[in-house]
Amino acid sequence: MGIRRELGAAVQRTLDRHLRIGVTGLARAGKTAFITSLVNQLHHVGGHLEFFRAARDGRVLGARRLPQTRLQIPAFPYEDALEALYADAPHWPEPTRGVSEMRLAIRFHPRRSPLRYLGDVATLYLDIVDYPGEWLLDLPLLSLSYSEWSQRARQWYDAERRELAAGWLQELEGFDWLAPASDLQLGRLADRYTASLYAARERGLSYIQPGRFVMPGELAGAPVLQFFPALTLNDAALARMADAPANSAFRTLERRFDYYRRHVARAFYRDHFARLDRQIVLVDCLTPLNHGAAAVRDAQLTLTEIMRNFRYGQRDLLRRLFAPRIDRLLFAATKADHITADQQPNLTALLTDLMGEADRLPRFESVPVETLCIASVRASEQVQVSTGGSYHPALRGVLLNGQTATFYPGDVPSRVPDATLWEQHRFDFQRLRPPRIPPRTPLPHLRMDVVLEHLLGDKLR
Ligand SMILES: Nc1nc2c(ncn2[C@@H]2O[C@H](COP(=O)(O)OP(=O)(O)O)[C@@H](O)[C@H]2O)c(=O)[nH]1
Ligand SMILES: [Mg+2]
Repeated sequence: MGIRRELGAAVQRTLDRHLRIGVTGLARAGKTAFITSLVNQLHHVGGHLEFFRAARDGRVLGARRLPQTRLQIPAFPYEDALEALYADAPHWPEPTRGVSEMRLAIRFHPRRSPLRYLGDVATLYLDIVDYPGEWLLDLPLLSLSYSEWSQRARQWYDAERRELAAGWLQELEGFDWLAPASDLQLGRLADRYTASLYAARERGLSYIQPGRFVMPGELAGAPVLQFFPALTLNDAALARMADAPANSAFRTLERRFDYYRRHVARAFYRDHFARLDRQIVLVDCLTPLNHGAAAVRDAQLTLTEIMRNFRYGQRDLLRRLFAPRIDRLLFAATKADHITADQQPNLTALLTDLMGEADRLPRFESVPVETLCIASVRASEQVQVSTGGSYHPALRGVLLNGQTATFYPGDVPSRVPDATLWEQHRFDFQRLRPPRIPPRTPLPHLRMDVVLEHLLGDKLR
């Protein structure tokens, strides 16, 4: 009997699995809504998840929350989010900043169990990590010196960005890089620089470096976040800074930059990124369209930069530093319930075009990449309206002002629009309030079952 029980425990251990999934995306991309829906679907697991095979086959027995293992990381506020969404006056959960995580135990029947008589039940321990996509934009910093970073910044500071940064640039005029640094002056300049990054984000721009400056988490106000690129120095002037005295402003900024690189950017990669098994990147493609050409161009740049985080070969910097182990990558265009169903294929195509790698995706260093469009929480209904005898697709939902409306949100371009389209057309995709959801029913969604299959399916066989 004792032997049999020990054997049983050993088999149980081999049946059990672990998976750590990263959920990322820029601020407002939909991370909180996504994680809430994902966990909620797992709690209501059943036949309604048509493409999630283990659930459809009735092999998933249930999911329950476990205490997380990394105690220093804030817990994902799942209950708060549910409360907001299931309220009598439903509202979107409060935005969260920084990293949080959540641990689930999913019990399931494996399809082929080595010892059926043991009860045939295995557990998938699932860790879900929510972290800001902004932090992934710091990847380039890992391999750059302060001078190189400053040189690069000149490339992305176009006319629009310079205008947004006017206050900071003005203050930089006549700044003496060689004079001894005054903490007060550096602090003021850094504040102006940070303000210009927030202004850029307000304008719908997403390529923001260092990413932590607009998503500081627990580092808000710390001196490590008080530097900025030496944008007003040209190459010759930067070269002369090699002889700058140790107490000069330039050297002080350089030291802060190096500290940030080592202790903030690198620590993030080591402590969070390198530990993930799978990753989903959420992208709101509709908001940049609303903002116009510059925002879309910026989204393109940002996505390209974010994707570099996953393209690690044997000799790559990332591989050398941390050996990341991500084996599956999913890019999802969120809020697909803001458009009519006939436009959803365009939204997915637009995401792929923004990633700029359509033809290169399958060759991504052995990491399979999938793109799709989803609604974590579907806030609209697809309806038909008749005009002059013919029917057109439309949406019905509650606008943010509380009005229920039936409307046509407009077409989604399947590619990044060119200059002519921007001249003739303005996009105006409306945000919606979450729907009223009866208690004890799962959150309505679009394609969360496809996501579940892609992220978990093979671990539940
Ligand atoms: N209609 C709709 N809106 C969504 C959905 N997901 C997110 N949103 C909207 O996007 C906002 C930001 O979402 P949130 O999950 O807080 O983004 P986060 O900053 O990435 O965590 C929400 O307040 C909603 O207005 C969705 O599936 N459908
Ligand atoms: Mg959030």
